Amino acid sequence: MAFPKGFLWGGATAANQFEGAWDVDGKGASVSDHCTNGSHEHPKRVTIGFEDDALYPSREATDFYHHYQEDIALYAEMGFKVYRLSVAWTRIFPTGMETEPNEAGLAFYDKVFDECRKYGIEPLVTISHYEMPYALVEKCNGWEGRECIDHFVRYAKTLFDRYHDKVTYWLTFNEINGAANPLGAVLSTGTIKGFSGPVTEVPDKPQERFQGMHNQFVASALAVVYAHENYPELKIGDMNIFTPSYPLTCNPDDELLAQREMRIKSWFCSDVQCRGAYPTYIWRYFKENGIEIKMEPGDLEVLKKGTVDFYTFSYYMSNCVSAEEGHESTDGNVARGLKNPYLKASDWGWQIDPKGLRWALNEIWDRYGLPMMVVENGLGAYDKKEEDGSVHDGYRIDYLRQHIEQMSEAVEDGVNLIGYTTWGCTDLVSASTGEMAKRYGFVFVDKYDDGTGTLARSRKDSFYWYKKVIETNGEDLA
Ligand code: BGP
Repeated sequence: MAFPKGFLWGGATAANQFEGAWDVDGKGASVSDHCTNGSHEHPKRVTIGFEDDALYPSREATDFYHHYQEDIALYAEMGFKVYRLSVAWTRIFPTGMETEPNEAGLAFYDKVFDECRKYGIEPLVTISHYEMPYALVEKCNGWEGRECIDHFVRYAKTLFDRYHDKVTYWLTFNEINGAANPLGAVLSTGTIKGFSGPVTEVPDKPQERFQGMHNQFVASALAVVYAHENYPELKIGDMNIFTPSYPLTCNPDDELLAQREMRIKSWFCSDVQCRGAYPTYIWRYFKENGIEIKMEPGDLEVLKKGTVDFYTFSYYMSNCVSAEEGHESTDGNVARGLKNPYLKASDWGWQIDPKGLRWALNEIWDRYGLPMMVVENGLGAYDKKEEDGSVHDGYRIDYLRQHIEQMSEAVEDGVNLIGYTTWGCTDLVSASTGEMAKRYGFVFVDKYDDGTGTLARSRKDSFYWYKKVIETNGEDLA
C-alpha cells in the first residue's frame, strides 16, 4: 500500500444537507430550504413560497447544528485527519446582500472549527456548497446576476479574515461544473427565478448556466487572490464532479464524442481554475449552443491571477457515450450517460467503477500537476438498523475498499494524492433526491423520509472498518 505519511483521511458533509436549524440564530433561507423531499421515482420540487403540507428536508436535516460535538467526537474516534464541511452562506449573510455579517452565524463555525482542532482534525471548508441565498435568486436570477460576484467575495473575505488561523484548506464552489447540466441550475447557479416544480423539469437554459459559471469563476478567482495576498499560508482549491465518459465502442465517432463530453462536462471549469484561462475548445461549443458570455474588462486578468493551489473532485461513477441512438441510459446526480455492460450500478442507478477513479486521478495529474484530493466518494444505499442499533453495511465497505485500492494504485502510478474524504460520513439528506433513505454514512442517524426519528447517532459496521483503514494508513483494507 502506497499512501504517503500524513495522508489526509476523513469524511465530508455540506451545511444544507446536514446542519438543519434553517432559521435559527438569524439564518436566512437558501435555495435548498426551498426544496421539498423526493425519491428516486418522485423528483424533489422547488417551491417559490413555502407550502404548508410539504416536507422540506433541509430544514432539520440531521441537525449537525445541535449535534456537532457528538459528530466531531465520532470522527475523532475513527481517527479522521481532515473533515470537509461547508459554511452556510445564509448563516453569515442571510440574504447575501447585507454589508455586515451575522455574528451568531460566525460564532457557530468558531465553535465547530475549535472542536475539530481539539482533536487535531484539519477542517477543509467549502465556501459555497449547493446553496445560495434564495433572496439572490429573486433579486438577480442567482449567479446570472453579476452582482453575486461582489456578494460572494464579501462573504469569502469575511470567512478568511475570521478563520484564517483555524482553517488552512478552502474550496470555493462545490462541483462548479455541475452547471454544465440542466439540474445545475437548481443546485449550483441558482438560475431559477420564478421557477417552481420538479427539479427534473427545470427549463434548460444553458445561456444562464454558463453565464452563472463565468461569474462564479471571477468570484472564485477574486477570493483566491485575496487569500493569497493576505494569508499566504492558506491553500485554496477548486472542486469538480469528475465523471469519466467512456466511448461505448472504439468507433472514432464515439471517441470524438467522448472527448467532447469530457471537455465540456469534466474539464472545462478546472481548465479555467487551474490554468487561468478559457480553453479554446469551449468557443465552438458556445457558438453551437447560442451561448454568449458577458465579460467585463479585467475578468480575464483576474482569472489568470486567481488560479487554485490544489485540485479536488467528487467521484461516484462513470458513464458511456455513443454517437448512435438507442442505447440504454443510466441514472446519476447531475451527470448522466449510457449504460456500461461491464459495470454494476447502485440502487439509484449510479454505475460503480473503482478503476475509473485510478484513470481519473492519472488523467487529472497529467493535465495539471497539482496536488489532489478526492473530496467525495461513497455508496448511497438503503441501510437497515437492527434492533440492537447495529447496521451491517458490508456493501458500503466493499465499495470503499475497491476505490481505496485504486487510489493506492494511482499513488503508485506517481499521482500526488494528498487526501480522501468520503461523502456523507454521518447520514444526511440526498442532494439529488432530497431523501433520507439514501444513506452514505459510517454513522447512522435515526431520521426517516417522513420527517420522523430521534436523530440518535449509532455506529455502522463501516465505522469500525474505516477506523482500521485510517489507523493503518490504508494498509489494512480487509
Ligand atoms: C454530490 C454533491 C453532494 C452529495 C453527493 C451525493 O454531487 O456534492 O452534495 O449529495 O453528490 O449525491 P446524492 O446526495 O444525490 O446521492
